Amino acid sequence: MVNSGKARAHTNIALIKYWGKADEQYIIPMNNSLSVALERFYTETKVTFDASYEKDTLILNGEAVNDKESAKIRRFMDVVRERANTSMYAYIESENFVPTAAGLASSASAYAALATACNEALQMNLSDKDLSRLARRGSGSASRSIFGGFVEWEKGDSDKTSYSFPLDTNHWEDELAMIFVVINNQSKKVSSRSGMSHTRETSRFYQYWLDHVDADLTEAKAAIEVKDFDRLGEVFEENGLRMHATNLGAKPPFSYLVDESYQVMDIVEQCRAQNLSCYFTMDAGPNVKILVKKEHQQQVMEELCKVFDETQVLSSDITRSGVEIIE
Ligand code: 2P0
Repeated sequence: MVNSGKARAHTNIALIKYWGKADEQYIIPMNNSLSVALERFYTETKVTFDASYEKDTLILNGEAVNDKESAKIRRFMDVVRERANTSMYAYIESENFVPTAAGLASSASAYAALATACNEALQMNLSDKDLSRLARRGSGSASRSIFGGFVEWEKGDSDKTSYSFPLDTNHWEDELAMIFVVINNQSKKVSSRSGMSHTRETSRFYQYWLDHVDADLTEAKAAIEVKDFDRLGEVFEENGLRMHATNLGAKPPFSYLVDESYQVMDIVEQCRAQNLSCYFTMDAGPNVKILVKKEHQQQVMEELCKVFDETQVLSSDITRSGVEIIE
């Protein structure tokens, strides 16, 4: 019996953000979140289980990852083993298809691909919903990368009830794209995991975040239902900025944003003043992501390239594909 499987999963960008955990061990979030899946950025992972292996081995983009760096993955593999009722270790080969140095590498596509490859290799026969629950144990945002298009992660209140599902959008994704402005800065990186935990524990603005995020989600879903781009853009821009504001209320405060991030936000506003449909969002780093109507994608990219080098301005379609078994 061959105990191997290979899968591809796309990264996703949250429009309504996940920021803070109710349960750190099971990765249960404090609030629901909503994302779009990116066509151009994805991870492909092959996993092989064998009774003769003495530990899990991870090869990332052709290079062995040392034991210290792979600790998070090995913890996730323990969850898989428990779930599949096996004691076999695995050989994991993973490739990230994200432009080098773009700073867009994502644990979302990584754990979604790994969970799906393990499901195949061990013939676990998990449904997409259960795959989403499993991927969540590796990284919260990975629960959303099981699906394509617009995806909601229902926070739930337990391992069983916290999972993602795709929204029915009548193929609106096909009319939209995302532009990335890659900002290289030297500031010390705060991981999203430690950033959200520090903010949830210490920020005087965190309760304000919780008090408003459900209404943002409701508004975003209503906008998606009627394909109202401006209504969606307004609410997700506010939601993203509010997430970043919570970090400024932490003790000590911190920020992921730098001067160039604000410069991009200004350009997006100027584009809107010229009737170009585009709105921004930022995650746990300085890069700015811009959701745009495809008909305006070229013009917005040209405006950005007047200020930023064209190597810093990337774009991707929104994909409706979820995880796939490959080979
Ligand atoms: C999101 N982010 O909703 C939010 C917005 C970053 C900012 O999910 O600790 O890597 O592994 O569950 O999923 C990034 O956090 O964190 C993230 P863990 P994850 O996309």
